[in-house]
Amino acid sequence: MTTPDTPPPVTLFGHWICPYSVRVSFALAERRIAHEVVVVPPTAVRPPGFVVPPEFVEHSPRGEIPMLRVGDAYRADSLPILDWLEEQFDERPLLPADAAGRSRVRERTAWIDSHVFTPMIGVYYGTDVERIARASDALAAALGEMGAWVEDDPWLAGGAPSLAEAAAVPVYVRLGALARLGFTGALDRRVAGHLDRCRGLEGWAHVAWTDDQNDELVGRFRRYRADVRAAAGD
Ligand SMILES: N[C@@H](CCC(=O)N[C@@H](CS)C(=O)NCC(=O)O)C(=O)O
Repeated sequence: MTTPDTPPPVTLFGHWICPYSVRVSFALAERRIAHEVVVVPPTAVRPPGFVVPPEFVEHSPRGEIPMLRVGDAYRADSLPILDWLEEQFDERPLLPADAAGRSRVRERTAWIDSHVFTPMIGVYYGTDVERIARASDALAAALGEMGAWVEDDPWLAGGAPSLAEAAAVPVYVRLGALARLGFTGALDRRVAGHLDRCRGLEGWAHVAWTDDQNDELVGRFRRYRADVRAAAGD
């Protein structure tokens, strides 16, 4: 465990457009862990001629962002990275101290990963109206389930912000873009309340999107859809 007076250098290899990177950025900021960011755009948004840092190529097992370096150790994959940060740093933890609380946070974090992220990605990668509508319905249903979690508790897994917030916040930052790309679900009232509470968190300011960022995501996926349709001769 790291002591506060000897913090190891922390470097995040990531990009704002990647929701998995945003989880890690959020957790680092929320926990006030000083860090540097090395911008590694996902392949789809990589400018021509961009040189991927050799350190990233060497240590990222699947060539995916996010990747984190703490001291001279590396981890990839957002949820294992979040867990690793909990092991490495004491300050402002995002996992509760008790075993039952920890397992609830882990369960809900994993649930968000599969049940919220999958339809979210389905909305923007959807290329026909039926598929987009199905993903939109699944996303609305998943957000409704999250609404049930915050019915009595202020946060997704109890009385304090946790890794579940880190897992979910990337969805919140792109809700405007998702609506423009075919997410038609009305935001559950309880989820809207939770989103408001998240906006007040320290980590939020580090990951919140500007209108330009929302426009960029929307523009990219509109072009992607047009290209897929053109290739199919539609
Ligand atoms: N399961 C991984 C998924 C990470 C992922 O899919 N990252 C994307 C960008 S959002 C990526 O790096 N894709 C490879 C590429 O773009 O070359 C996680 O949770 O971190």
